Amino acid sequence: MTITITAFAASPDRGRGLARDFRVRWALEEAGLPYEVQLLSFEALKQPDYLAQQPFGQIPAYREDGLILFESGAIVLHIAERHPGLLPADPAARARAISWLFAALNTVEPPIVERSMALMLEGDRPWAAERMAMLDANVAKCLVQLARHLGDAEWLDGGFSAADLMMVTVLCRLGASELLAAYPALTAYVARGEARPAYQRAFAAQLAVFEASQKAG
Ligand code: GTB
Repeated sequence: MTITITAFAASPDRGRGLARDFRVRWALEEAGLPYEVQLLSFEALKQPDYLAQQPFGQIPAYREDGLILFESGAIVLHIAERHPGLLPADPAARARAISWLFAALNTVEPPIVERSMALMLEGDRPWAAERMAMLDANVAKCLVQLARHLGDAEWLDGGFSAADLMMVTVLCRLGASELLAAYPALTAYVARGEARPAYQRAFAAQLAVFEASQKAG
């Protein structure tokens, strides 16, 4: 089986592992699957041959022999369903882990992304402070419940799963913000995810791509 994923040739996250190829790289590393990476420019993402693989012209896309997939959540779930280590075998526990995977993508990620976009693009607007307060509150609403659910547990529901992988990548987007620091249980949860050898390998691989792009100019 040959797996190829797509990623930015020069990621705007400057090698911080925040682009959405990272979660797929991490899942592949957890599953012990070798993979190749096709590096693409922003321009290449919008070409018809790539739009045939990823209809929105974004990274990541995933190719596995004849199968082409897009959407990082669907790709991670595809990997997790077929390889041990990313989903529990017990059907009920598996279904709960998938609920948490969707919660990471559909409940926690949207307010975090909206806040990052506002920080990046709207900081100079006259209404920025008022809007940021609202966006911070939306993120905090999720974090407080997530921290409550996690309590003293290591992972969201039993052992480490694709749900934790996804949730950690989503929380990483908050960086060292005060919002995350207000919840020591979540900071420790993210650190546990980042300490996993598979995370480290995935992080090093994407960073190497970014560093090479800088050297190439
Ligand atoms: N729902 C899709 C998925 O999960 O696969 C979303 C994919 C997506 O947003 N891809 C982005 C992309 O290809 C890159 S990850 N954008 C190019 C385009 O739309 O033309 C989003 C991202 C970008 C930059 C940072 N950053 O600089 O920190 C973080 C995350």
